[in-house]
Amino acid sequence: MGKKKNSRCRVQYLLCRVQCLFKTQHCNSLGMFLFTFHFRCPKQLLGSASVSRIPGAGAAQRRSRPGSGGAGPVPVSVPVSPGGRFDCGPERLLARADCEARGCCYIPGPGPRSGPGPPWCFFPRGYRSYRAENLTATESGFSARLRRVAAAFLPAAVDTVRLDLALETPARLRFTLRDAARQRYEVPLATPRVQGRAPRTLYGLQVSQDPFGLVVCRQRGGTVLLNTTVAPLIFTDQFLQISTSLPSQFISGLGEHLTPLFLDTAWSRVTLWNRDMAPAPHVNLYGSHPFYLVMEDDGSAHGVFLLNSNAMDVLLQPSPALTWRTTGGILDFYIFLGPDPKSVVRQYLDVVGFPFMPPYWGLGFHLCRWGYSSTDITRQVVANMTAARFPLDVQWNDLDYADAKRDFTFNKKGFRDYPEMVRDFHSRGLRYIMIVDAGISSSGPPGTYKPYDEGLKRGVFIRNATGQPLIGKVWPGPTAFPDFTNPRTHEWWHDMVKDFHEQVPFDGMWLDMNEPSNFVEGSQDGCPNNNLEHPPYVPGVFGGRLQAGTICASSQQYLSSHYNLHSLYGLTEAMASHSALLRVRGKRPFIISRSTFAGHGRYAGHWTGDVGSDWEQLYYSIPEVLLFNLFGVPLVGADICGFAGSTSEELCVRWTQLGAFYPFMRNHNDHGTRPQEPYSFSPAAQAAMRSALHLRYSLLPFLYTLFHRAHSAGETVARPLFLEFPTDPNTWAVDRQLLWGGGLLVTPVLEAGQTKVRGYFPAGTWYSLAGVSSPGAVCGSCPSPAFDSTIHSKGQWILLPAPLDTINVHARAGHILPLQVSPLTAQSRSKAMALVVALTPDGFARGDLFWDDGDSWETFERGDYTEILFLASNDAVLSQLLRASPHLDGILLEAVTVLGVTSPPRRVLANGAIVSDFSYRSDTQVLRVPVSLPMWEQFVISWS
Ligand code: MIG
Repeated sequence: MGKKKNSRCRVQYLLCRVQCLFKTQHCNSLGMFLFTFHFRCPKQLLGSASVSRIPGAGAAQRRSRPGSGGAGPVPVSVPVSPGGRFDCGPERLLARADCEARGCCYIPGPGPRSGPGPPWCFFPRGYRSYRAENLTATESGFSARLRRVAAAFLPAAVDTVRLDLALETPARLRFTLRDAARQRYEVPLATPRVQGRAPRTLYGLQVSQDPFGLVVCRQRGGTVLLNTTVAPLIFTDQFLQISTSLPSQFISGLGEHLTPLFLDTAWSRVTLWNRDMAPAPHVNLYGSHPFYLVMEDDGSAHGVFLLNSNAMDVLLQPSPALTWRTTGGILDFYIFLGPDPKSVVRQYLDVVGFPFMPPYWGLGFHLCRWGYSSTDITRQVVANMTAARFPLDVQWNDLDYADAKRDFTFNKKGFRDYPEMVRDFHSRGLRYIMIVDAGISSSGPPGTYKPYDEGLKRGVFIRNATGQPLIGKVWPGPTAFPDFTNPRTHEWWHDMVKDFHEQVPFDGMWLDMNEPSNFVEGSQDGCPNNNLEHPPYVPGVFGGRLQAGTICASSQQYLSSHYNLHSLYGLTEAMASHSALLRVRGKRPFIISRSTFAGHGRYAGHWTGDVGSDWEQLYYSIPEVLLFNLFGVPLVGADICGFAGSTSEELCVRWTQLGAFYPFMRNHNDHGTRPQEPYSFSPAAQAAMRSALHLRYSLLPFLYTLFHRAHSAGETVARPLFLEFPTDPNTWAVDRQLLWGGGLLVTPVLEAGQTKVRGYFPAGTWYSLAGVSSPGAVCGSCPSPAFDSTIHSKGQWILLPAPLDTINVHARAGHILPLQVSPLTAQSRSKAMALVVALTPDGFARGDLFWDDGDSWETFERGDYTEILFLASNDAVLSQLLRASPHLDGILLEAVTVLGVTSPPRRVLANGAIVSDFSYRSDTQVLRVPVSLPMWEQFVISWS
């Protein structure tokens, strides 16, 4: 490559100096041999190349540039802007000589030599790494062999890579890159099997033959969504890299991190490797979700999922472009074409699974803290909540209950009457959850701790290099780690859960420390010195080493090495716990887990870990909750009032107001910090918290219905604005507000000392819910609004009054929200209901209600539920029973509040009978109709 390369770099150097502003590329600037498959990208993107047929490939065609014949290098001097440089020295900093020896360009500056900024040593465009051969049509798409044509600069380069591409659905494409000669580790996630190829696709494809690259375009409009020709493919045993251009800088996803909703493309690195780590910016946290969503300029969206569980870095750079660098497995990509962002999420969930349906009680308020050191104290907490008239559905205990902090035990001092306490809670309609840690205490004498003895006997623990259980250290001291990839472990886990449940009838499980977390690095005996412990490329993991805060990478699990399976620990534990709970309780499992991976939402929810009690973390909780909804884990929330450090009264009030709109609402606190149960604050603060809680509880039927939509149709529950308003780019980066479904917008105060808050209101009419709260039908203790509560927005930022006792919540015109009247706990789901009807200016609204017994397994799947559609025009509201079951029997509709009734009605009828005590206010245009109608029958309410 020698000479040619150097002159190429020089040209680039000059070009770059002259036109550093050069930013984007199009298909037609690829300048390489292109194959077009199946459906072509629009003509204008391809340039004026001639087309010839590929045998057996149907519509597949081969393109070559005029004048170029056969295979071989096609050096094209496309200038590389600094923002478009792809690092040629991923594993170390290269000096000029080493850089050029790799056939790369070396241009010092601009910016630092290492760290965020353009790399000094970078690949020239057209750098040859693999050449595609034998492109062959297959039943589902096509396949090819990629032959390595570059000298490898990382160990164990793979010579022949097999490409398989499948046109799975019109909007979904999958391609895999595997070692053609050797079976490698693949993520054991069941993904949909598809036969044949989708007949008509939203995407077009091109394959660049040499160097190999893949281009995915949108048929309509021709936007290039994926273009891997921007940098070479690298495929070695422990380092796999592939880059792509991005059609815009609006990229979201790639959790779990403490980030805004949209990521920073100005040279940032996102590391995925599950880690016990108090949330801080720029570090890998508890979960891995290698999925991103990009908003394109016209409001279309697409998504990309890399099904790979190894430690990885994802690099973002300004051109804009993205590079995946993973340390093992295969490259297994799914591309989702949307074209709207909601469809992208659903298409992703089609692959990883729709979320589980939580029990109704799980949507109530949960209270926990580390430091409820006895049953007396825990009982007192519940009593205090009742005395202070706070709703509470689920009481929790942290490690305090356990005997020597060991799973499936309880201490016989403070928790002697533990089983009775739980039964007492049940008799008051409460549910109960306790913490379960991943590590199993291994140090007691044989015969003293069944989970370990039995686990040892059944061979369920992760093994070290000598085949013995690997011993680390967690709360109980020395611990072994169950290997949840082993089916035998699931049986053992079930038996332990069952044993304990027979003593203490708990209702759900809280899975902590399951990254897995380890207080010693690797194991008590350290880790062996091998390739898995010290790979040639170590992603930017916190602590600098893979073993930091966890167990040895080379420890052995049933399915593979921990090196490959590490980030699946929480997911596999959640799967085991889900099925154990289902078998033991026979009801819908309720599980909250700290560690997560793609597909987690099918089995469990998530809380965001050890967030600090500060305002910044309060803000970050919104993008975290929104992102987990995009990841298909809608049951998510942060510890209300913050976990680490002492909260303040004001922060705790604001956090409770926002927390009332977390899909999973739990107040949890560290030990040793100031108490933060709602009753531990001033009467005024309590009143504010109470009204936030009542607002949530009154909205539970709506929330529950949203969870049903998530479970049955792959929708989100807490939803970023851009999902509803993708063509309004002002909404894209909004992450200080959130929606519930499509119909309710929440605008919390996230700063200290504020009594006003700015929020973005997309074009349309928005009705303040405070406006419907009095005189008590919906929300008895909600304050009534002291301001004009209806917003007619052209798509604007609006400053709203937000005194400490208020959270701004707006119903979106066009939606009907089903509510519960003055509920105190989720138990009061048998109480009466109400409807809030938010009419559009031209008089329309719709909504729905899903209702079942709230607790049984697979009610939807078995058809054992009621589903009601509500429709409104400018003179009537009616219900339509889409499906009936006895579960709604006896529940009355007590009030209908119609927002946006422009002229005073003279007569109101309910099922034909005159309603005499309706009320109407012309200043607020609110019509209130008190009724008493069976919810389980269809009704019509009309006015004229
Ligand atoms: O090392 O169980 O994130 O919620 O209170 C700390 C004690 C262990 C971490 C969890 C936190 C929990 C705490 N746990």
